[in-house]
Amino acid sequence: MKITRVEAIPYRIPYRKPLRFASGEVHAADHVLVRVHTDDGVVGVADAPPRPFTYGETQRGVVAVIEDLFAEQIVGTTLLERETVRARLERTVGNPVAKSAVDMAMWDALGRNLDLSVGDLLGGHTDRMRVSHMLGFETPEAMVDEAIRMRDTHGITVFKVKVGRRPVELDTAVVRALRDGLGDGIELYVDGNRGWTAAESARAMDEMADLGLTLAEELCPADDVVSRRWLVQRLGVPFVADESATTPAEVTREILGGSATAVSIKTARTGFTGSVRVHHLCEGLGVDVVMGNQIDGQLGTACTVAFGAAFASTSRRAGELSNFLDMSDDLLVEPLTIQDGELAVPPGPGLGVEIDPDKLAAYRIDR
Ligand code: MUC
Ligand code: MG
Repeated sequence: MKITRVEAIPYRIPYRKPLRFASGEVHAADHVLVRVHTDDGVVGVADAPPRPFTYGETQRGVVAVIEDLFAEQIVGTTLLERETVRARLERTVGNPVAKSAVDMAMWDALGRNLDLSVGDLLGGHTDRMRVSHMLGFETPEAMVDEAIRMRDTHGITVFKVKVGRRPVELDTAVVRALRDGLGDGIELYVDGNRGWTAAESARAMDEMADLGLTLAEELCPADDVVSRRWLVQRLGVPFVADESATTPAEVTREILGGSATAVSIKTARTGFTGSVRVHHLCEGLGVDVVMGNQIDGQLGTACTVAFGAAFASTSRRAGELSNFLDMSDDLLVEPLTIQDGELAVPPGPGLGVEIDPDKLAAYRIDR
């Protein structure tokens, strides 16, 4: 179980259509595949999706921090020393996505070594999750068409709508068109990625009061401390902290400070070891959680569903598990499939997925 080598492989897979939201846009999956090798021949994998607009990481930066700093701190430890590895990586500030991929690749390797699934090692609550699809900025017609396609093809009935444009009517018109076009059988919630002020958010939420929204996420910046608390207090739905609550300490500050009433857990930024902490903290604080999407490919999505399905509270709400459908291709031998609005945890040891060597060779950009 001793780690002998850590690889960080940059690759690029274009999206069929870009995903646009208030803090940025993504045209290609410029990710890093992390592989952890052990002395008994086991290889664990995980994905690092750099998100400069959220954490400041870049693809080259992720490769560099893993190769230049993390690899030598990890090699020589065993797969059972995940807390030791975490403590060593935490000596470097920031770099959440790079750290998380290392952590999850270790969990994958541990599962393969023990012939147990990561989901069972983490909690074993269930083997699937309902899926929520994230709709990026487009015209109302295009967003309604996409939602109908997702419902008719994959049975998805939960949608997170990106908002945060100005004027707010650009977005409220979309949410209204979705409710009108798809009826009361769908669940709708909104994510502003800090695009609006608190006052704009309040006006938009008032305007959408009859649309039955279930959650509102990061509508305005957490740094607008007083006005955000004012907004959160006057809303009738939970306010989800996403990019403002990326560590247990940030979760504590946001929730106890009254700046959020629910938390998005993203394995891409807290790995499994850190996500367990966030999940337990939220349970202790008594706040709702959502399994969020870091615009993940299939490997990242396999990590999210493995973690989300492992616990009761993380599997209660639909998880954001479908945006890989917008990619032109992916790395897995056996693609993930969403059926009847659900994604099953891939069966098998570790994460239950295999990387296709031909696809990796075709998309890696380091040779
Ligand atoms: C989300 O939930 O915000 C877009 C930016 C980011 O950090 O994650 C995605 C989705
Ligand atoms: Mg979000």
